[in-house]
Amino acid sequence: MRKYVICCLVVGFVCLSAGLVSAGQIKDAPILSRLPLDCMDPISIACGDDLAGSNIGATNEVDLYGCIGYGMSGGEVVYELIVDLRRIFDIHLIPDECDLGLFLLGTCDEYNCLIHSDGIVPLDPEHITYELWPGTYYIVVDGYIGEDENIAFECDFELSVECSEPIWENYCDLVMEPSCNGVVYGDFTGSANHFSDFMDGCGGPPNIQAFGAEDWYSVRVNPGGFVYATVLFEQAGAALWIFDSCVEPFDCLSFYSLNYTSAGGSYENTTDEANEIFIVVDSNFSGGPYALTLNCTGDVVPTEHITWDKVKVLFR
Ligand SMILES: [Ca+2]
Ligand SMILES: [Ca+2]
Ligand SMILES: [Ca+2]
Repeated sequence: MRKYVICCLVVGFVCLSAGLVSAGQIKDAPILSRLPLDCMDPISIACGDDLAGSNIGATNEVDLYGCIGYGMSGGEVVYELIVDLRRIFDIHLIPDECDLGLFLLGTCDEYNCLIHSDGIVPLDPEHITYELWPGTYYIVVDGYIGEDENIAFECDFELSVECSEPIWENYCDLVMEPSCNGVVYGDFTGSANHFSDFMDGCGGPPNIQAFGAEDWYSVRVNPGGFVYATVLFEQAGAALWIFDSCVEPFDCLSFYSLNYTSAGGSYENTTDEANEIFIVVDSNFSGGPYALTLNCTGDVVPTEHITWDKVKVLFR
């Protein structure tokens, strides 16, 4: 009741609609959240876990999530999922005779909802399949209070997480030859987005989500060689990754964001063997020209991956 009174003082019209819903006069109307999601004491869950849980008596902190348009006004149970390796996650929720919903959040924020499962049949199990990159995520089990008072919104449940290897891509056919100590002008028109971030191993998250297409370049860096690469976009937010391979899973050797439209990375070969590195230009949306500048010192040789298809085109 205290929460309800605070709500009334802050936003009168919100309170009015919430009051009507609680009185059963408006069905399926959204109920706005009153408290932020509580992630202070989450339950840890990891690949291979199969945990017994319950939302009986759990506090209702949040109703709305970013991925649904109706209220989950039962109490919720919050799980923390720490991802070390990119994996495909299968999350199963089996309720024991009540109507539960399953939510996967990118951060401790119910509006940062990556995907959810709450099927039409109230007592059915819920299931999510989603590929996650390294980071910390939250799984929330919440209860739905529907029109049928015979259907409970609190019960015991079973929550399990299974992981499988993602599909690794081979980008080598895309690799183009850059110019050392020169500028390459590119344009993304017509290309596709394959990935959006490499938060781990790249020195922290970029300041953009790189939903734009990628252009691949490579150089062979002989021992003692050094490369500093920068990309500047005219119209888009820039990202530039340096990878050790064009076949996943590759390691990110370098990335840093200079400002919104430019990004850079550097690599120094301190080993006694030649290493090929892959410089990947990315951006927050596709389309638009960019300029890639490489400053090379020591023995650095720009390379290109000539595939059999490309050879056939050359001799056609
Ligand atoms: Ca809730
Ligand atoms: Ca459900
Ligand atoms: Ca991208």
